[in-house]
Amino acid sequence: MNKVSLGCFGDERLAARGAALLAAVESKRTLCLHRLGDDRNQTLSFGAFLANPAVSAHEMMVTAGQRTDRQAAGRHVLAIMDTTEISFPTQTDRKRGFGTGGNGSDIGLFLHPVLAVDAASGGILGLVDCTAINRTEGKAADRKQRPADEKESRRWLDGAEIAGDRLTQAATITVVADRESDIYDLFARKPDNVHLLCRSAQPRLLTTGGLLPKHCTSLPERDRTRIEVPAKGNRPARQATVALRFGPISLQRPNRPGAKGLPEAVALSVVDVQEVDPPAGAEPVCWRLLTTHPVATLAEARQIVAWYRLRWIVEQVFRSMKSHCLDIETSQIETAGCFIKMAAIAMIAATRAMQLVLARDGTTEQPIADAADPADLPALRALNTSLEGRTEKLKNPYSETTLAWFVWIVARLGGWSGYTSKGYKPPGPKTMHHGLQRLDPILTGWRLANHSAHV
Ligand SMILES: [Mn+2]
Repeated sequence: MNKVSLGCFGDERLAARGAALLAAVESKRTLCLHRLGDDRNQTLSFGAFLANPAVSAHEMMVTAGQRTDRQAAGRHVLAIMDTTEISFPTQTDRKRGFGTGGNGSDIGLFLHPVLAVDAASGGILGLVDCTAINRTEGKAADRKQRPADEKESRRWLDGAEIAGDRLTQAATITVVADRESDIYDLFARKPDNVHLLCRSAQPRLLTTGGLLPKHCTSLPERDRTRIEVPAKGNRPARQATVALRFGPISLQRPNRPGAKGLPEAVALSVVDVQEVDPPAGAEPVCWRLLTTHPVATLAEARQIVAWYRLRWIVEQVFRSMKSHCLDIETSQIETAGCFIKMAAIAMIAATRAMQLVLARDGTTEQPIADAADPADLPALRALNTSLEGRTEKLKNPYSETTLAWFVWIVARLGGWSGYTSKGYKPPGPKTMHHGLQRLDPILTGWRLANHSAHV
């Protein structure tokens, strides 16, 4: 795998230190500085790197966005965005510069990434952006709460704009976001080169009169299917029968002072997924999806639902960044400024690990160049041979042009048994990190050996 750049930061030494820090996070799977450094000197240099004012999370994201843009060339990209909370309930004394989290008392902050996913295959292309929202004025009186909320809702508009700006080579961009993004301003002021696909949260007024939820119930049912509702909390998993309805709608501008300058109406399509006869006591399945894509046929409506379902990938990235893998909430970094930069690095690392996890069974049909350097093919081929077992079952089943072939090698290096039959666990993000940790010195050694052979 290539040493991935975090950014230039106006200085070659800083650029090299950044790449080394990202490689250390990916291979050592921790955000604790003293465990990231090979020795005390390196630990100190990583700390100095994070504290350096020339090093910014913004530049890291511009750099990651440029890399993702190259992968996105010519494709339809889902720019999936979501917000997650990072909180430190037990470390309040030592932290400086942090605001409060969602419960208003524990300290913490919010991360809002934009992730590029290939709409056709469901594979991760890379990170487009990640911003941190640090509510340092969180203790403001109630009357001050509102402008803050409005300011925070800017993150959805900003995310759509950044996706439109950074993904210059994508054929189509569709921003995908959950109920929190149901903001009239977002629909009214979206960039021209960006489509939207958002889950509705508000019973919005339509220009034809009446409210959106009632309008949806009045639409003809066009399809009926059974879906799996996953377990949540103490609610068990169940099967649900859902009805699909869709059609064009026109939202009316909300009647609040801040909305005055916006267009009076926004034309969209709605795709409504509603549970039929939900069991008593169960929360019925209700997905009301608003999109700027035209939806005239059943196939198009199903496509919208399928794209929205890929939103779960961003939740997977959050999971691998938190307890699952990188354990971001136990990071010992004390100042908010340094932590935000480390969180940007963690988001890049978690995205890259999840890219490999999703590609592991070949269903994303991604080329190897999506995550590995084709120049490393000879080394990878040799490595693959040494990792394959004698039986058919332990042969790498994928073509060497695919990302799945590369992932098979990484997972085997990471300690995965290679068995895919029932009862054997498929490789997850931890195994991928471990595999990358072992792969890195192997590739470095191979490059060195080859270089000296040519001298
Ligand atoms: Mn969310």
